[in-house]
Amino acid sequence: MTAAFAATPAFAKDVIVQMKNQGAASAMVFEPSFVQAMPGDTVKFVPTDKSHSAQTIPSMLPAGVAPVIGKMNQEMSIKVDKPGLYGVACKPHTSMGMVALIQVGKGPSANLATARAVKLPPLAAKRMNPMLAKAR
Ligand SMILES: [Cu+2]
Repeated sequence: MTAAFAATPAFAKDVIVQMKNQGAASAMVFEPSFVQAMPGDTVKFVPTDKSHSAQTIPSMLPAGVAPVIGKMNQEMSIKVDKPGLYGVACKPHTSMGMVALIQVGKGPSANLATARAVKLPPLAAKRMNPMLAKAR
């Protein structure tokens, strides 16, 4: 880890992701589902609609980052200090494809290959794969 990544940038920002029953493209979605953030930013998953939760996906986190598990119908907030890819899923709707991906930093992400190798339920993989393809 370099000093550049350890320092919180002065321009750290909050990124809001909504948890929705109906999104622009499909049902049961995080919007936006692909988030690009910088180290020091905070990504907030807000319960725009009910019956959703947000939690990190095991093995889709940069090394050393602790899992975050949000509660049902409550905001889940994750401060992304470490560069890399962070996978997020809605616990009740993972099998319906309700997943999100946060890329922290400009890449290349150290855990890109690991994240691409994670096995998700079919509908979750269907939405996650295009995001992983865009991620660097
Ligand atoms: Cu959900």
